Amino acid sequence: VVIAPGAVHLPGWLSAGRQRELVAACRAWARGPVPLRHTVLPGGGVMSVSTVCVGWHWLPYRYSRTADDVNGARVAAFPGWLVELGRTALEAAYGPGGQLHEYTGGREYTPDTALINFYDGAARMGMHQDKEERSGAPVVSLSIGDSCVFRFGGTRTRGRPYTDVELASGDLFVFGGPSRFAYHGVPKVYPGTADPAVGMSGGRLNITLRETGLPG
Ligand code: MD5
Ligand code: FE
Repeated sequence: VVIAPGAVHLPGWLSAGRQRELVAACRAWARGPVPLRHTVLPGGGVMSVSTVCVGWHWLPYRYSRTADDVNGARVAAFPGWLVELGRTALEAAYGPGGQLHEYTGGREYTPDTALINFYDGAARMGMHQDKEERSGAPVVSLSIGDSCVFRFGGTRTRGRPYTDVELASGDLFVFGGPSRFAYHGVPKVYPGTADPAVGMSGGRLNITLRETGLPG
């Protein structure tokens, strides 16, 4: 389903088995080398979402190899199987033809960081743009567990007009081309809506794959 140019939503794209594998991988990353944490923003605010990163660590508002705001450890390496999953996701969203090459600048998509967000029933994500990456390559978003309202806006302002889309467990959303720097947020999670079979004991997991555009 094309939500806007470059913004493609594929409901139920991940099999239940693949979702369970991703939950298990995220559980392991959440234990270390850098633990899951609520990010503290420069103004003192604390994010309601808890996050763990793979490949590069997201600090507000830059990337680092080390978790300078948590325990200083180097973050887990970005695994090859996650690069492959990102490439498969882009092909599914855009097809092997024109758009894929257009949105990746003709290069093979090579995500080098994953931001893993965990939402409990009260967690929210305010409207924002993702601008820390020095790459215009698409962002791949995978949702597992409880459903949520995902709010997708424009590139100019964080307010209206926007489109609300319900994201459920197994959904793929890809943001590329003209949608890459759109404002977006998660205003609501629906507790208890997940299928227990995916192995989440409550809450919503979102995994985003990105190219930072940073060296090595
Ligand atoms: C989430 N995560 O559901 C969302 C999904 C984040 C974040 O927003 O920054 O961790 S990713 C949605 C996204 C990413 C990049 C670009 C756009 C949307 N977009 O242009 O709309 O936890
Ligand atoms: Fe974002």
